[in-house]
Amino acid sequence: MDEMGYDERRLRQWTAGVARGFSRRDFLKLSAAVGGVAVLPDVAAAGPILKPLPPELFTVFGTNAEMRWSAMRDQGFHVPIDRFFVRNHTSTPVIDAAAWRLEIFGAGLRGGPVTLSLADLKRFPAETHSVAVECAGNGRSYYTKQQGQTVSGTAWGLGAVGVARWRGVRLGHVLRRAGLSRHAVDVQPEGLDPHYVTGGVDLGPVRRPMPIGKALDDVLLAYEMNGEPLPADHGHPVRVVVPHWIGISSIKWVGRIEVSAEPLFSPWNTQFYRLFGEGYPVDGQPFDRQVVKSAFELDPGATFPAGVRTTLRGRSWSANGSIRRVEVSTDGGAHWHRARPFGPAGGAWQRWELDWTPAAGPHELLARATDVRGNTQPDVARHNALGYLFDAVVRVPVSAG
Ligand SMILES: Nc1nc2c(c(=O)[nH]1)N[C@H]1C(S)=C(S)[C@@H](COP(=O)(O)O)O[C@H]1N2
Ligand SMILES: [Mo]
Repeated sequence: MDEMGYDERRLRQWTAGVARGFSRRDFLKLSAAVGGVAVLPDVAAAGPILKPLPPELFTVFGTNAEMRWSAMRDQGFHVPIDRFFVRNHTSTPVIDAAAWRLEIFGAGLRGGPVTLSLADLKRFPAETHSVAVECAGNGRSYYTKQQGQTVSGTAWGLGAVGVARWRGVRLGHVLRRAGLSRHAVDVQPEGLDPHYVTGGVDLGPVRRPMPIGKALDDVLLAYEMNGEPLPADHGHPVRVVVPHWIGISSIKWVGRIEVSAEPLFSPWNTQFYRLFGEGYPVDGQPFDRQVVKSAFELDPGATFPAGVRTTLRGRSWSANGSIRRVEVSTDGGAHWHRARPFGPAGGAWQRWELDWTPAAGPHELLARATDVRGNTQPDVARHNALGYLFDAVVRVPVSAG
């Protein structure tokens, strides 16, 4: 399916005022209220995340918790649940799986609404896929730290990403069973978590439309994560998992899914998740897919014994397909070495390693990946006001002594 075409069509429709549910006027009003650009709030409600967040595994930002990359050292391919990042707009709701229902409704269905229980869902053929969920703002803090630029939103390092084994059923099977019409255009899952309120405006339940083509392609309604029932913080009892797309597409605690016969808009594709910046051909360009990134399995400031051989490890990933090559520099970018890939190839991310014997003193580590389409991480990421899609090579300060 033509995803670029989809975004551009939506942008034209939105600009022309077709947006239902959220008008351009609302958008401008909201933008004015928060000083020109849309701002993701720093709400610090008490206990928005239910699982333990020990400081050796997480860095907490308000309602969100980032995985520390050192926590992946000596782990396998998947990120264990105890260290998987959490991005909550408000707080984790506690939902009784037995009472939970999924309502599928809208003018894109041939008939009326269809309601399914978890037991109903489990009667569809189950599939298990290793898929990365990554926040569109992962790496955002490096716009400031590395490029001296101002951005708004959660100041993530590189840990707002995780790969898990998601088990569930194809959204496409469920939609077809619900009686999909030929006129279906968009599919919009909604979360059962509390409404998101920002700048004094109730934006309603967390929701974001995707085109019917994507919904019928590879999207899952997942009820298990790494072999366990979906944990509360990750969407219990059922979440959407949208491969290769920005994390916001993967709606947690899904309760309703609208199938429309017209383009759908929500603040999550009009106000947020747009690229506002001079480097973009359209100011406010929409986007859905992630970019190429790499991370070392260590924290900035890590220390090593001087003169002792160590193995640096890391992972690289891309929404465009598998990783073809990873290069690592241990001297601030002066020299580059091909990292050794290991573990499964062609998966949600590629693991790699490089032996290194550091001399005493400070060092700067860099990793740069290239995917099968030839996309390489640049030295500088294209700035946008909301700090999305940071794909530049990250400079990691470490020292040996
Ligand atoms: N209902 C609901 N779904 C949601 C969110 C949310 O706040 N509410 N956050 C989204 C965002 S922005 C991201 S990055 C991912 C994070 O998934 P995780 O918390 O399981 O890591 O969930 C998405 N789905
Ligand atoms: Mo996100």
